[in-house]
Amino acid sequence: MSFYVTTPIFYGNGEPHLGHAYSAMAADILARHQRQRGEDVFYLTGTDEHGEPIAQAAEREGITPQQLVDRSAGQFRDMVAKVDATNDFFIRTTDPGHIERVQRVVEKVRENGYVYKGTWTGWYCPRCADFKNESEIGPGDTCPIHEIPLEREEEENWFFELSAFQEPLEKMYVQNPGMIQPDFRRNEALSFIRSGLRDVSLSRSKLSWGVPLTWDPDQVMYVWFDALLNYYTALGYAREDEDLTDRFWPASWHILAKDILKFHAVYWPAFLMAAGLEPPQRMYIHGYLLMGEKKMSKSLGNVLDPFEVIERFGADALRFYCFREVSFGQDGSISTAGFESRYETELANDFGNLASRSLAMVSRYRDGVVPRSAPDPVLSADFDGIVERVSGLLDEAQISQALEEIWTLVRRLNRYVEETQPWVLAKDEGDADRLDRVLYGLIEGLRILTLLLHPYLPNSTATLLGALGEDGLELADFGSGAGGGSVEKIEPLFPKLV
Ligand code: ME8
Repeated sequence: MSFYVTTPIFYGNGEPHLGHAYSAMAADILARHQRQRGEDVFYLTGTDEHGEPIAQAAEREGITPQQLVDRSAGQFRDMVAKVDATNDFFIRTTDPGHIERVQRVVEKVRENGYVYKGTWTGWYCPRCADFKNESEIGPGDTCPIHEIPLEREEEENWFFELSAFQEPLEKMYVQNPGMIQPDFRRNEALSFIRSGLRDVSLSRSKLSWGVPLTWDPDQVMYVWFDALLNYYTALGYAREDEDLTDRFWPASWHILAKDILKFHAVYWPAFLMAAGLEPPQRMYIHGYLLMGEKKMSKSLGNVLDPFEVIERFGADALRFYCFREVSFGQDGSISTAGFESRYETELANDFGNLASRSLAMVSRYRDGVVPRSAPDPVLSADFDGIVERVSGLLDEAQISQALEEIWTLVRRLNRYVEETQPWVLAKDEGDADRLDRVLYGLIEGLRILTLLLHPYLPNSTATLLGALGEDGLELADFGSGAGGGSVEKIEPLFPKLV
């Protein structure tokens, strides 16, 4: 089966921060997990490089917009690589391949009769690049997100007939209740749709930094349509020798945060329908990582630098912490103290120690060879169905819940060590069979958990799988290992902080 996952494409006028990394890590966990299951995976991320804020930022710096976005695309590419995201392509909306395809799709929308010329009058937030409805205006005509004054805009534009899609959208979400996750986000989208959809500007005339309309090159595409189309256009040119569109469209999951729900849940499927294309299968709307009270963002200033965190704790620890501390889908606070505490108690102690001591015991008591024994029924009962449970949760993009399932068994294995006390068994030859069974169970449990944890902790699990003599990443059931293989001792996977 094919599996196509995307992150939002990040604005090319900002610097990457942990919020962006969060979406990239989430999409990566899903992509890696599906690859382990042998699915045909494509993971896309990239940068959103057109629009007014970018043109303005470049002007302030005295450089061209292209120079600005070249720099910022480099920073986002670095960020994505640093968090060990395995994206299959990095799209930039200034790519000629994207521009060309955007123009073709919008021509199609026009041919299909959903584009007309009109005059736009209304409130506009340049930071959101969004025309605000009455219900979206803060006190004193401000943007409720950015807390800046809105601009009164009046200009002649091409319009997209969004209003024609009110019913089709409503029907789609009622008939496919799982399409927007979590459910409460679907309800938000539905109530926005039901409150009435107004047509929206498809182009801007006051701007030149964008994709020109082929039939009216004085106008450039409204940046949101240009940006949203990335999910579709990328498949057409990501590979020189193959158009991937049929293989991967419609996308399996768009991952995004609630700030851009409206664009994804309303504008995007409507635009695709207008072009005669299929809407995405599902979208997962995650919450905000909060530092203190407010959302982290470039414009609000309270930014936790993912590069610094990775330098100190490693990418695995960052990935783990973000999905462990904050339940994916909800808003949640993060802090440096929180990182340190989870790192010590969960990564270093629960998991790192379990791995080191299990390997050390096999080394000490069995010369590094895993006994050929049978699974202890006590452990089998606990591990029964774990692969299906975790896979089922990750099919629903329940990243934190899946991790919790795995962690329950990490703790279970630690208790098993305490209960069975292999060091006591080792003292008595009469307990040799029992010790074989315990060590087999420990290594087998560790192997299963390491495979399941791989999408979350790609580096440390790779080290551990090497020490366990495991060469594939395929998920496995407890008890499927034959024993008899050699294992090696390892250095602590998560060294104590100094
Ligand atoms: O909106 N917590 O780009 P953007 C969690 N270019 N996630 C966060 C976050 C936080 N504090 N801050 C940012 C744009 N994000 C458009 C998108 S898509 C066709 C165009 C993540 O650079 C989250 O995924 O402002 C959010 O939706 C996205 O970054 C916004 O990135």
